[in-house]
Amino acid sequence: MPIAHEKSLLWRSVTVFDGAQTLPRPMAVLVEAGRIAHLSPMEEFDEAIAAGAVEASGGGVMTPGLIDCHSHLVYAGNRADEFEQRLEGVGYAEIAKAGGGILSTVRATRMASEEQLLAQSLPRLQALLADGVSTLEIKSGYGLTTADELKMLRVARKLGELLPVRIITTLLAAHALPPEFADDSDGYIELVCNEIIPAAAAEGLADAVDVFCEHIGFSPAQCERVFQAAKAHGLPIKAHAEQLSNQGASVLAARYQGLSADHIEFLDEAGVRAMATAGMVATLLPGAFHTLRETQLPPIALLRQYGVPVALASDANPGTAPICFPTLILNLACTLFRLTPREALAGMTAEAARALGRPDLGRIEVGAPADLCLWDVQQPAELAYAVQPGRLRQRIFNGAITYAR
Ligand code: DI6
Ligand code: FE
Repeated sequence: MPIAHEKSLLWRSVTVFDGAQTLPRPMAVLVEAGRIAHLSPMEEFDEAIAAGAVEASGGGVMTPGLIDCHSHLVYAGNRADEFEQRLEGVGYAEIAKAGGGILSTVRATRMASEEQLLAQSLPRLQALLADGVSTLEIKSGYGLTTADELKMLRVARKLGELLPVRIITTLLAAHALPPEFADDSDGYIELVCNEIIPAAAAEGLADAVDVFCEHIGFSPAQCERVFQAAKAHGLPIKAHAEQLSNQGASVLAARYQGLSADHIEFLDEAGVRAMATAGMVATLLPGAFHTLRETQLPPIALLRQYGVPVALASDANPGTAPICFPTLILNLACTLFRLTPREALAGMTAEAARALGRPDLGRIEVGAPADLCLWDVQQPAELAYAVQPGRLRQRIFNGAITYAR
């Protein structure tokens, strides 16, 4: 990680989206020692405050660094062949049942060395960074043995040492049933609870624990055992919930103070209510919805009605979302789910930060860590409106400019 810039940095006349809303007047932003030290409308800006500061840039739109709170970025190989099969009419669940899908990526990931996994994941991470990502959650889930799950998490941590980005790791050992346990899913869950979670916790490799609660994944009862083991090791939980059917995973996750329920196309009102009461975040993954050509929309109106915070993420993965383009995700959330551009941007900044249990991130306010993006657009809504790479003028990570054009 780069250390904070030794001098303070000043931006003048920027339009600021602060994580929740667009501020009404052009702003001055001063960054010092890795944090936002000052923020004020230009006409109230006191030059004395910025004495000795380096003029970083002027004009444009400034947002918090984007936060991608749900990804499966670390994996080996790809699934272009299955993409072609699906175009011929074979379903996602059908491919999974035939031993393809997640398990085909498991085979490739197990065969890859740590170095190979790192080399294959790096370009995907670079693509995310080039489009504004500052904080990225990366899940395991393509190893499904203790050694291979830990290998994935180590690669995720290593990515955060190689590039200027905050990586938050999630253990997703309960992602699919490995072939060795084909007739014994409870036996695999036992391994997850008694060996994989304790090992990941002991090595400090996981910041949270996730499950895939689905008829092609694990049952609510099995997921509950995973949640109990996670809690016993002091790890927060979250869930792939209600993606293809309503299994009640969101209600279950709420009982374990889950950080978020993700996907949730099939979530019902009882689930929304439980999430609201537990203070959970709803993480929408429009990239997977798009790739799978889903038709069941997540219950956006209910989420708004109950005040459940909505986050957006890439779900970057080889099967259902081979997409490393966060501003495209903003666009898909608006076009497919009818989120407003304001909701979409909040979903990839302040709300995504909450989904990661890091409410200190994803905001432009005095005292916040200075992870920022300066975009060559006139207004924040353009980031969701147009699908166009290359609009990032500057990327500021931890108070230092890590990319400038
Ligand atoms: N839901 C998803 O969208 C990803 N995992 C999951 O449980 C898909 C993972 C894959 O197909 O490789
Ligand atoms: Fe996922």
